[in-house]
Amino acid sequence: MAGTLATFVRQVGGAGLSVGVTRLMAMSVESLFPRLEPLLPRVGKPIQYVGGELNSTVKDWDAVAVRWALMYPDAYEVGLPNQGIQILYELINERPDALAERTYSIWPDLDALLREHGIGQFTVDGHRPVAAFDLLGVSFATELGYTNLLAALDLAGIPLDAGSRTTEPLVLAGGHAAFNPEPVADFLDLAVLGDGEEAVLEITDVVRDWKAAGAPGGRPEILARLARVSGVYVPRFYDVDYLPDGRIRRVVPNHPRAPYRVVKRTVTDLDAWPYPKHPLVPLAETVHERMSVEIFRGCTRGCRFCQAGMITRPVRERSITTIGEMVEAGLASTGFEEVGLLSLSSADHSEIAEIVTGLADRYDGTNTSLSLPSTRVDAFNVTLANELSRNGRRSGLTFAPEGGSERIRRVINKMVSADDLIRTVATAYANGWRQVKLYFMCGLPTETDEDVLEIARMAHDVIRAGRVAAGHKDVRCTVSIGAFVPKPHTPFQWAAQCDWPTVDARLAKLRAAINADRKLGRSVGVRYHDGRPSIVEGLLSRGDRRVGAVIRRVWEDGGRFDGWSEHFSYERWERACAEVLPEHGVSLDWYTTRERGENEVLPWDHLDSGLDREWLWQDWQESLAETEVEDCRWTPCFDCGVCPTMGTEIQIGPTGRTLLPLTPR
Ligand code: B12
Ligand code: SF4
Repeated sequence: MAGTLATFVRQVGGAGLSVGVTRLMAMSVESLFPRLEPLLPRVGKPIQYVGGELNSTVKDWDAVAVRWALMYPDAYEVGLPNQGIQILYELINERPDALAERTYSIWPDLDALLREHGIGQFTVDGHRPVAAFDLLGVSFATELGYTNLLAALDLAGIPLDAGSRTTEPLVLAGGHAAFNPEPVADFLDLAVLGDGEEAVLEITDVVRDWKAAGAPGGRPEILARLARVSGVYVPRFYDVDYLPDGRIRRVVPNHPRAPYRVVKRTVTDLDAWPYPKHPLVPLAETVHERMSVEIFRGCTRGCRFCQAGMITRPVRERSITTIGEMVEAGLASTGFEEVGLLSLSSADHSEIAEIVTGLADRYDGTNTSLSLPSTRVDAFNVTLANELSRNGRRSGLTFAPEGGSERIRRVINKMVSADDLIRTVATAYANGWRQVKLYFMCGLPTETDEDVLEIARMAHDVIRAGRVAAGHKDVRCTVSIGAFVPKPHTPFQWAAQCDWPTVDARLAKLRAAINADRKLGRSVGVRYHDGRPSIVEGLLSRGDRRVGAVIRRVWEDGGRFDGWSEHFSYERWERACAEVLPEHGVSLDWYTTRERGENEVLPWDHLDSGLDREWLWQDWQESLAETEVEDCRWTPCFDCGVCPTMGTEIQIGPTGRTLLPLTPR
C-alpha cells in the first residue's frame, strides 16, 4: 500500500518530490485545495480541513530556505488547541528564512477519498503535500498517537522505515512521549527531548546551512549534523543488544558524532519566550475552547506516578508581569472570552494570589472569564476559584487526591489527608459550588481492593459534609478514575503494571460500594474506562524497539485513533503482540505487568531527563516503604539531579512586582 501511495504523492507533488536534493533548494509547491475541495462535502466536519484560522500563517514557499510541517497526531478538534505546536509554529514563522504549516490526523472517511483520488497528507495552512516539506515535526503528548503517525506517513507517501528514506522530509518527534521514542524509533529520523523553543530554531539553522552548502553528504550528513544539536536523538546512530532472556544488554552509539547520552533541553527564562503571542482561533469545535497562558513549567511536588512532573523539572515561573501582558495581548488578538492559566499545578505559582486577584480586578465587569485547572487539595485553591468566578457561575471544582487511602497516597507521594479533602470540599460547597470532581487512579503499585474501596468512603463523606456546608441536599460529586500506567523517567518506571482484569474488578467493587448507600450514592457520579487501553499505553510507554513491529502490525490491521474508544481495539493489539513478540522471547505481559530490577538496562537509559537514576531508584524504594518526600520548591534540595545537570535552578518568586495597569488603546 505504501508503495502505491508514494507513487501518487510524487505525481501530486509534481517534479519537486522526485528530483532528489534539489527539491530542497527551490521550487514552488502548489496548493492541493482545488482537488481537495470537491471531496469535502462528502466527509464529516469538513471545516477542520479548510485552514485560514485567525492568526494562522501562509508564507511564500519560495521565499524561505527551511520548511516545517508540524503535526499533532490526532483529530483537529484535539490537536488545534495544543500549545506546543502553536508555540513552535509561531516561532518558526517569525523567522524570515523559514515557514511552518500544520497538519492533523485525517479521519477515515476523508482518508479513503484522498487515497481514491491520489491526494496525500496535506497541511491545513497552504494545503501543501506534507511530503514536500524539509521536516515533519510530530508532537506526542500521549503514546496512543503512534498508529496515527504511521497513517499520516503512509498517506503522505513517506516510507515508514526511516532507513529507507532519501529525499523525503526528516521526521522528528517531540513532546513528553519522546522521552522514550524507542517503540517508534524505526519510523523516526530524530527525536527532540524537552523544551522545543530553542531546539527547533537550532535545527532550522543547521538544515538551512546544509542546504545552502548544496546538501553535502545527503541524508546521512544532515542527520550527523543534527545529532550534534543538544537534545536531539538520532535513533539509528545507536545499536541495541539484547540478552538471551529478552532484556536489553546495552545501547551504544554506532556513529562517531552521536553523543553517548542525549540530554534534554530546558528553556531557562520563560519570560524570554512569551509564546504563543497570537494564539490560533479554531474554526471548528475543539476540546479546549479557550485561550491558555502557561504560567510556569516544571513541578517539584514529586508525585511518583507523574512523568510530566518529573521530566519538566526544574520549576521555572513566568513573571506576573509577563503573564499579564500575555493575557492582554492574547485576548486582543483572538477575541476569546476565557483564559486558562495553564501549568502542572497552577495554584503553586509563588504569586498566584496576586495574579488571580489582579486579573479578576482587571476584567471585572467584562465578558472575560478566567480559569485555573484546580488540582491542589486545599482551601486556598477554593479561595482562588472564588476569585476567578467573581464574574461567572460557580459550577464545578476539580481536585486530584489520586489515591483512595492515606496509605496509597503515601506510596504515590500525594500528600493530602482525608480531613484536608473534606474540609476543602466543604469550603467549596459553602461558597456556592454545587459540583466537585475528584480524580483518582486505580492499579497503583502495592494497591489492594481496600485502598480502592476507600474512594467510596471518601465520596460518601464528601456528600455528607457538602450537604451540611451548603445547607441543602443539592450537591454532587463526580469520581473520575483512570488506570495507572508506569512511565519512563519516574520512580515507578520499574513497577509492575496492574493487569486489566484486576483493575476492572476493583472498579466494579468500587461502584457497588458507592451505590451500597443509596441516599448518598445517588449524589455521586462515577466515571471510568475499562483497564485495557491502559495496558496498550503501558506497552507503548515502556516498550523498546521491538515494539515498533507491533505498532506497524496494528496499523496494517486497521488500527488508528487509538485514543478514541470507538476506534480502539484491544484485540487488535493483543493479536499483533502474539504475532510479533514471541520470536524475541517477550510478550505483552513481559512489557507491562513485569517488575524490573535495579540493574536492568531500560530502553530509555541513554536518554537523559536530568534525573539521577540512583535518586529515582531510591525514591521507588521509599515509595515501597510508604515514605513521603517534600516539595523542593519550599524545602531544601533532595538531590534529584536535575538542577546541576541542566545548569539551572528553581526559578520562583516572589518578585514583588504587580500586574501593570493597562494602557488604553
Ligand atoms: C491542556 C492539556 C490537555 C488538553 C488539550 C490537549 C492538547 N491538544 O494540547 C486536553 C484536555 C484535551 C488534554 C487531553 C489529554 N491529555 Co492532556 N494535558 C494538557 C496540559 C495541562 C497542558 C499541555 C500543554 O499545553 N503544555 C504546555 C506545552 C508548551 O508543552 P508541550 O506540549 O509539552 O510542548 C513543549 C515540548 O514538549 C516540545 N514539543 C512538543 N511537541 C514537539 C514537537 C517537536 C517536533 C519538537 C521539536 C518539540 C516539541 O516543545 C514545546 C515547547 O517547549 C498537560 C500538562 C502540562 N502542563 O504539560 C496535560 C498532559 C499533556 N495531558 C496528559 C494526558 C494523559 C492527556 C489525555 C491522554 C487524557 C485522557 N486520558 O484523555 C488526553 C490526550 C489527548 C490527545 N489525544 O492528545 C498528560 C500526558 C501524560 C504522559 N505523556 O505521561 C499530561 C502531561 C498531564 C499529566 N500530568 O499527566 N490535555
Ligand atoms: S535538583 Fe534539588 S532543587 Fe532541583 S528539582 Fe531536584 S530536588 Fe529540586
